[in-house]
Amino acid sequence: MSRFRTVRVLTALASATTLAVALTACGGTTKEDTADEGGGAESTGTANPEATLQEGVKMAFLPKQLNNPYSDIEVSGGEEALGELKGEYKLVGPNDASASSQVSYINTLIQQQQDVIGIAANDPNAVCPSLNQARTAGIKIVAFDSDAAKDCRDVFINQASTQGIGEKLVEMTSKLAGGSGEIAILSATANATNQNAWIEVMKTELAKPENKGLKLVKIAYGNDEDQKSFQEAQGLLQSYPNLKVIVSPTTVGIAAASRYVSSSNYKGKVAITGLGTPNQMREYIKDGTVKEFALWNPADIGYLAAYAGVGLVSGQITGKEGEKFTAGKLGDYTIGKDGEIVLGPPTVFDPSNIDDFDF
Ligand code: RAM
Repeated sequence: MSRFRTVRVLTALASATTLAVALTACGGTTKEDTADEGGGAESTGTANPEATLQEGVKMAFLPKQLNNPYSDIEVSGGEEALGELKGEYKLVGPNDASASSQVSYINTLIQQQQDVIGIAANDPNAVCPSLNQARTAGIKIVAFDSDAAKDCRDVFINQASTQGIGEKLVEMTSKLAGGSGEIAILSATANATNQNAWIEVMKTELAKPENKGLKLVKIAYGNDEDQKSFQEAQGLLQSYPNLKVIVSPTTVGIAAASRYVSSSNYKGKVAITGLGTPNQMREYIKDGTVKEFALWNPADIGYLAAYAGVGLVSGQITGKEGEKFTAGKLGDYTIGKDGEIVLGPPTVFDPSNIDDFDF
């Protein structure tokens, strides 16, 4: 597998502040529930940077859903890291990304006395009571990809800064639209913390004077299901004949929208961009349906989550801002505000580099 550039701590530090702001502003169905909780990630004890990383740590990964190629790549990085750290890797998860679908899995993981749960939350709040029960039972919680409310996890592994992702999405969209015209967003589920945080940044970017020619006509939800995303893309193009760009910040959505457009009369007339995996998007870059899209290496998210999880169990970190740790081949990281650890900047894929990546 081709490797992305190694991520360095300066990037993480530079992005941490804006991240927290964007995440606080995120949509989600039950946003009000978290608004008053305040306080940031609860962490106990004092970090010991010199602590030896424990062997035998049991870490279970609970992605948004199991049948998503993106999640498969993410957790493969977690498995690799736990192999290096001589821990025990486990993978469980629902088949759909609905808000409450992860709760029963968390309860089972508590019974099984896992040491760490790594979770990509389908809803920031629906998982909270169970996650807090897990924490009471001494289990460390590492959110990755899509955050849980900050009061019910120890750290959050963010793939890139929320601000950076939102800005990149609007930048690509504006370029493809030639600076003006109708655009639509094809998202995942309406509750997803990460999607909503990115969409909030996009809306702020779109409100800026330099983007005043762009008009966001609709946010559609494909629920990270291929068929539903395909139909939503079709529906957008029927409802908005002047649509210039569909921007889809989900690997499932962008692939489904590209498949629809590539075999329709809209090919060459409507641009698709967003966040996708190179292997799923290669054919649409090659056939000209898609000019550019962005992502990071999903495997690195799982890898970093596993190092953070074992670091928490070992007392090397507690989740407080400023604590430092080394995540194997990825190098050094510093924990940012509210327990956030940023992997690195997104990479843009286009015809010039698509063949350099294999994931
Ligand atoms: C989808 C999921 C995931 C997101 C990626 C970009 O696979 O929605 O949470 O981070 O896309």
